[in-house]
Amino acid sequence: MFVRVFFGRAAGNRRRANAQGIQRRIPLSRTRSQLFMTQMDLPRKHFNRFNDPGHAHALTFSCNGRLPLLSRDRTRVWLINALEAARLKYRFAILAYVIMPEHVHLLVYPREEQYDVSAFLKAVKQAVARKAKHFLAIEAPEWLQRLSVRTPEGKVFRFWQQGPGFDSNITSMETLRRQIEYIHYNPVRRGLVDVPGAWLWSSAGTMESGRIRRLIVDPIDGIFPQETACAETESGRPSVGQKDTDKE
Ligand code: NI
Repeated sequence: MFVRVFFGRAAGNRRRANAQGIQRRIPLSRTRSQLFMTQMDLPRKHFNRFNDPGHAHALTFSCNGRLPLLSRDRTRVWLINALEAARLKYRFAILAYVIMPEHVHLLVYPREEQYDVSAFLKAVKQAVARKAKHFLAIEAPEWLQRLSVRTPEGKVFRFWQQGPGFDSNITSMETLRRQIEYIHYNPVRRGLVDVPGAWLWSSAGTMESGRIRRLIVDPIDGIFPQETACAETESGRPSVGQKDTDKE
């Protein structure tokens, strides 16, 4: 019974994922020639790296035009709710995060062998964008206009900077710890707070506030049982069409 409940389901997910070709999925923003080059020029391991099993992912994404759309508690709570929902739905552990005024850093670890980082991110971004669109339509229609762009399909509201953002795979505990520290020190480097724990909107936050909804992160213990197998192979991979503009 235990085996069926816990592994039968996972196997089902894997079959579904294979049927949908999730491992091979490539960002739609790539042109045909870029896709061709990717397949021809890169070793297969590199090609599949984005969703490699057992890897943690450091994700960075920004607001449209790098505007400080996340400087209000209201918007931050939307994001936290979206992260909570996506973490359950896609079975991702969230190991660390920081919400900066105009960008977000996340450290996630997929609990399933087959997973899709872009689907997880899309769910998070869409949920926030929907809330923002609804809110702005009532409270600030001029901002709704300002954040909308003309496309062949009509006007489209864009809360987030386009593109999948920035992703790097992490395969060792040492790098993971370094990445968590980097994430937590974002508000300190910006001069927003003196110590990481003073920033309410990150996993370093220790200050209590009754009105703020906090995201509780998952423990990092034991997430790299295979650590020695593929240590220190990770490297930053800027996504196509968008430079990593966040080096703070
Ligand atoms: Ni940053």
